[in-house]
Amino acid sequence: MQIETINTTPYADQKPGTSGLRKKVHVFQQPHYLENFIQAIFDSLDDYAGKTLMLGGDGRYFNRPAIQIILKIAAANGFGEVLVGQGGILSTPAASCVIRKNKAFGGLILSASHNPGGPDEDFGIKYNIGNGGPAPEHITDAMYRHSREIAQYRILDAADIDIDEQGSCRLGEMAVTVIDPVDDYADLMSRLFDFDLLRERIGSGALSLCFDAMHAVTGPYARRILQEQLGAAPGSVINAEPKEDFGGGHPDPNLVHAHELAELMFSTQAPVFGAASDGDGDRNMVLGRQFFVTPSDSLAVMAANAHRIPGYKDGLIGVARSMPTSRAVDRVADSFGVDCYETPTGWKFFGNLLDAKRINLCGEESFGTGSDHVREKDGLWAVLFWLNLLAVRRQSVADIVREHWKQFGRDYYSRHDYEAIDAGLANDIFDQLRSSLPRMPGKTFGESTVESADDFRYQDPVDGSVSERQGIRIGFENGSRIVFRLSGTGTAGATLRIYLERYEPDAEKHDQNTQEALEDLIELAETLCGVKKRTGMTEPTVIT
Ligand code: VG1
Ligand code: CO
Repeated sequence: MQIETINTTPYADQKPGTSGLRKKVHVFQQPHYLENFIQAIFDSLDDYAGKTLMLGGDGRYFNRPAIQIILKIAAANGFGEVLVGQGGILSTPAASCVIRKNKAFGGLILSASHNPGGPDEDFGIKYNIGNGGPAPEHITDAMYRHSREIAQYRILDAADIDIDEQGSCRLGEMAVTVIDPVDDYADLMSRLFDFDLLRERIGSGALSLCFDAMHAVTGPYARRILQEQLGAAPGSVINAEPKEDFGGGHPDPNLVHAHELAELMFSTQAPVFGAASDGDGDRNMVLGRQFFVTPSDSLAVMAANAHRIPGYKDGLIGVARSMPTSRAVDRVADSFGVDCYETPTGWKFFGNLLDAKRINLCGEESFGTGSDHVREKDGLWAVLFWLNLLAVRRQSVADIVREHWKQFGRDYYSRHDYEAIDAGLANDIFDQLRSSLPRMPGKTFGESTVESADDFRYQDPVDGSVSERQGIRIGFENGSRIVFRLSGTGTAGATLRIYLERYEPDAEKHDQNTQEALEDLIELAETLCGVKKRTGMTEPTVIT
């Protein structure tokens, strides 16, 4: 086996977005494309010789060939060992758990998350650092810089290795250890939640459930934990077999894409609890009988009840939410007298706050919640958190959320996405929004007067780093808010996200339909950005 140095030329488009580099599969299949990016990642890191790298993905199309190539590049670059999930499988939260537990130097997660998979769909690569979390911006910036200058990569000339059998083998000087993808993660979950109580409530049928794995990576995890360990009825986990194309579906856990689950939960046959997670297992959607919990509310309810869950019995240290996430959790933090941080979109911004123990719970409006147990958002963890809460409080999901609203008020909240719009047009919309910001405060639109308007800028309170232009936020005197952002995970054109939020303290008014409750704001958002007028689209592509 010989290390080869291959001459190559840079690709100009290897800039990581909100969560790693995501492109169509055929882009990754271009000659040297994957190899360049992996070498650029390694070139951005220091002192990894002889150390351990974690490698796994969500099992989508191109996962397996990519793993073989990455192993050979890792061997040629001097890593001491690579831990690979069996079959190339590791959910994003399990990958974070494996990195932390094994004190690995870092890890590569192969996933495009909630984006569809298959030969004509998306693939992605993300690098996580030794704390188990996504690489911070100074590292992703360095990767991009190296990818623009790359002239050579190193790769071991060797045969593919078997990643379907657990155990160790050697690839040149490097060890490759194939591990069970579920063990470490399942063990961690059993230490955070009351598995005895859950076994009793789930096993007796009092806590019936349906979990939709959407033919993505969480299937094996959910089967092991929910069915085998906690006694949920066989078949409680649906679409449990991971598939390279997610069964042709869009592995995004919302009411639109998880329609099988949604239909069940809004039918008369509904179990007590329903949930789904995404392609790589870090997102979650939580449902009760005939009841949908918005991710922003889910975070707030979890924060308000954390002390009831064994892993969090000492209570909240602090919380954080991404900027566009509703401010429901802020009120909970306030009532407990702990800090609430507002970060840019993307999990990488929570890592420092978690490491510095400033927070122990955090979340995003995009169906993501997590805690200090790993450094990624975690779908199945959120599901177990809710199940544990239902078991402790012996109330329905709907009753728990309604009581929460009664105490804290309700934030009517929705996100409207306009997908695959022309990138130039999207930039025009933002230029115009930005230039109108200074004149906004004090302006009145219908019943709403603008209180504040800015382009969100974040200064990390731990390391002082600054991230500019993280989304335009317009706050109104009556507590409403509109946020405009461009997606950093799409692979076709631009996606405009409009986040709408209205606070309603009066419990008598907590039963409105969300889109109706937000009607004025929806109209106002269009007045401000003109996306419908400019694109000719009459409706958003997806409403969540
Ligand atoms: C989206 C979400 C963001 C999330 C990111 C990665 O990013 O809005 O909250 O962190 O996806 O999630 P964007 O830039 O498209 O808005 V995942 O589950 O796709 O890794
Ligand atoms: Co994901």
